Amino acid sequence: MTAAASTRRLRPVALLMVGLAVGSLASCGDDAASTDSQVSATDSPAAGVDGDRAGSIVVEDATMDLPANPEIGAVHLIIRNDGDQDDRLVGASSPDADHVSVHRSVVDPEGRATMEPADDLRIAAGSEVMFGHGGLHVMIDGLHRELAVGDTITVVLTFEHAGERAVTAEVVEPQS
Ligand SMILES: [Cu+2]
Repeated sequence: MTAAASTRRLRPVALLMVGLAVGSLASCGDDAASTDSQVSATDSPAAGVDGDRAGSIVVEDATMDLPANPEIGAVHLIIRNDGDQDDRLVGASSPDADHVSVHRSVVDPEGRATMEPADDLRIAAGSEVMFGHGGLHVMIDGLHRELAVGDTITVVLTFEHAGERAVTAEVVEPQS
């Protein structure tokens, strides 16, 4: 992408990307009831639920709304830190897609719904962080295959201290 000629072709692509982003945002929904938030830990001890106590991060309830655009999806899940040390979500990937990133849905100063990167997201000790509609989500770009309800994709989340957690996200009927 060095030639000046390619610059001319970039604009339609960029516009297309904006269109895709808006489309997927709509599929994210804006269910105000479940904005992202840090919920204080419940008392339920999780020992035994996940045999891997090497790290104290547990990822559960991963789902992906059936994408409106077959190449882009948003995964919702819950990250729980059962340990006594803060951790950070520092990366995300998927064997089922080209590119994965952590996003937060926001409303810009002009009142438009958009999203921004949520890099190095802090997962406080003893807390739960919900990735829900209208809030945090794991953005999946370039899905390798068209998905149907009931299909699954794998998402790998990388934490600063706990290392990698692979989770299976089931494709579900979008909430509307
Ligand atoms: Cu997003």
